[in-house]
Amino acid sequence: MRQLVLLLAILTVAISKPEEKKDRVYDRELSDKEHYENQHHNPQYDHEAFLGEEARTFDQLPPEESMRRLGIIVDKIDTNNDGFVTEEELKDWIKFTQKRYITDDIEKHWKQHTSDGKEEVSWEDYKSVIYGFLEHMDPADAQKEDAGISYTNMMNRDRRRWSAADSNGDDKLTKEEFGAFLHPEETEHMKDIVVLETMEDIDKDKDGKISLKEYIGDLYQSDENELEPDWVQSEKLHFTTYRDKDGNGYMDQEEVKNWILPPDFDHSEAEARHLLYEADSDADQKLTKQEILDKYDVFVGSQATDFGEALTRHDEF
Ligand SMILES: [Ca+2]
Ligand SMILES: [Ca+2]
Ligand SMILES: [Ca+2]
Ligand SMILES: [Ca+2]
Repeated sequence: MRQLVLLLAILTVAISKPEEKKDRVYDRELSDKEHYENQHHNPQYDHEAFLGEEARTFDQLPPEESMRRLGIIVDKIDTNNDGFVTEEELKDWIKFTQKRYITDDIEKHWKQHTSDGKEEVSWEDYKSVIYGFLEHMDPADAQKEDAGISYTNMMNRDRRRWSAADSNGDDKLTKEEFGAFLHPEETEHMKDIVVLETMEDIDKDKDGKISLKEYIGDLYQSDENELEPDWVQSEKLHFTTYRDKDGNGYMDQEEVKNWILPPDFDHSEAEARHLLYEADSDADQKLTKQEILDKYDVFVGSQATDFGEALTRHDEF
């Protein structure tokens, strides 16, 4: 039953509401905040880049507690323990912070599938946990498509992705292989299958390429009674100007890859350089713990402007 609920949840996500624009791009920014807004620097962007999910916790802390925790973080960032944080160490930390939710997610699912102490998971085991309910289902129902997706489709797609993630071809996945299965967008050799799955979703007439109509149809379920939202017009322009690079009217695999997995702009590197510049008081291109603590508001948020209130609230922690 739990699997069915899970599958229904996945199906619901796959079917977008008419007014909502679907986002297929995997290249995440470090924060959903703009780094510069009307040329004003937004400190929250740096806090989220530096702390990830934890930025919200720090927002609630009084300054001295923020600083104490920041000091502990600085020791972690300084991986070679030479007392200096370099741009490289900062970049690695930001990357680690940003990937933490993915590693946590893999950890959680891996535990579920290896509760009996297994070191590897076979496809048969995975299938019986996730798709076992299909055995008691009328095959016609299992194949019935809702918005182009059926349970059978989903299982076949998982089967194919499983094989792609299974680097040594023994049909069992190690934890590392399972990570590639669960988050294929993070692994180089899995990127082609992410592109393939996305194309299959969007390519309704199954001619192996994405037309403008299919592209818009994926982002937006048009309703005859509704006026087309403005962003649909700009997406159409985007398709012809940027997505369809060779201008033949369709997106092929390479063009879809460029769209959903754009070639690296290293956000982490840019952010590390920015933070270093902000805090490097003696301009020696590396940061001491003191330099970082002196500029703690650059790295972490806190209730600095509301010191008194923060202190009273401290009792709640
Ligand atoms: Ca394997
Ligand atoms: Ca097509
Ligand atoms: Ca094209
Ligand atoms: Ca320095």
